[in-house]
Amino acid sequence: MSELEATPPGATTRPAADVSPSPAPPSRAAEGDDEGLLSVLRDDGTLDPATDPGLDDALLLRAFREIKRLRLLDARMLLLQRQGRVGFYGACTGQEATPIATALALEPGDWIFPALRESVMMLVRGFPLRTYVAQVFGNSGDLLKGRQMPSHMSGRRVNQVSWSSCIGPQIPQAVGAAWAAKLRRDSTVVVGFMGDGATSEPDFHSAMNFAAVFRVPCVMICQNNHWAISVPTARQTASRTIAIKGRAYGVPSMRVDGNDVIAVYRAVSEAVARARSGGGPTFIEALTYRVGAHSSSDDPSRYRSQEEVDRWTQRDPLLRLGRHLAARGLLDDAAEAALEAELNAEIAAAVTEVEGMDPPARETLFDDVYAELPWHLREQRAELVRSPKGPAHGGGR
Ligand SMILES: Cc1ncc(C[n+]2csc(CCOP(=O)(O)OP(=O)(O)O)c2C)c(N)n1
Ligand SMILES: [Mg+2]
Repeated sequence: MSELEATPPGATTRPAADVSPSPAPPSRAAEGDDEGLLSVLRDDGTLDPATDPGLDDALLLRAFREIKRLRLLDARMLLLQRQGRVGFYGACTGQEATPIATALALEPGDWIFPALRESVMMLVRGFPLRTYVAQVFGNSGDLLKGRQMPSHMSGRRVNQVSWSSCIGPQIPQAVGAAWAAKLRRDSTVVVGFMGDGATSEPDFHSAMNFAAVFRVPCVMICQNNHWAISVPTARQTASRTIAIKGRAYGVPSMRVDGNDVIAVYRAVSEAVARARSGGGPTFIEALTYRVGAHSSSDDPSRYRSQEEVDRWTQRDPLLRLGRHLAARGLLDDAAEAALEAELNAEIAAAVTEVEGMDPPARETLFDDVYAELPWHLREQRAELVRSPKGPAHGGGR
């Protein structure tokens, strides 16, 4: 035994480390503890007068319409996936209030760096549904020419960057873009999203630190939906809340009821106003719940109880806003049914039109990398164009 390996006289040996998943007490972040939680919409449909920002009827009706459209769109896309008509899809069901309220609180020139479940913000900010659905199909109607990972939507015209399949990189990217806006002295605000799982990634921590030190005009929003695929928040963090992690870096941080569209709108509007006026970044933890599967490749019944899902379904953002609109005399069953029929028709028309489009032309494979195609790629493209088309490229039609 070498000197280094010898146990010093008098030293006690540490018991073997227990490396099994510890039955640590659940963090408050996991329990959805409402310490400091901003909420406005009460379960009975009334508003808390102490926190109500007094949003007008038109804005609330617009929010309801957008949540409803996304609910129907997600259901339709998942159905198409199950029928083998699109390859992959991840729904936002149960979490719609946070991205939709955020989109409604931004100016058109602001930028969005989404995580997995905020693609809808493009639609809210005017991106056409047809072109959005074409990104799910990845065909010739897709502005990205079918090259992106499936359902990784993005829209240059609405300043929305593609989300990344890797968890986390969009957070420092958002902070970097916000720093650029600050250096250019323009009034752009950048919003960066993440899930609860992403707060375990190094990217989260470097982004928070940088955002605070350089006081960038960025609003970072964590959708704490209580699961990172099959990993519950209690296994993700032992911190009291997720918001407290932002505070540790010196970023003003808060918690909001993420299923309350009015509370999220208020929280984000205030954070955006502060960022725009030079007040620096904000971190918002939005408490919500992923009601459906993580994606079309997941079966959540293998790791969580139906009872838990049912509990959160009662706090459904659409249900709660609908209750409030009804109490305000702005919605009844007939109006909701008519809206649903109109939105379903809009979605069905987009799907029919997009599904009939050809796949991306083969030769587009060579576009967009070189300003001028090198000789060897010109040769390859010519050879491809000369060769017979397979059925996947419209050859069999
Ligand atoms: C760096 C990295 N690690 C692991 C994965 C696999 N993965 C995909 S989604 C996901 C969970 C993400 O959870 P969360 O951030 O809470 O977002 P949510 O899906 O709940 O919206 C994981 C671990 C990945 N894509 N990237
Ligand atoms: Mg999550």
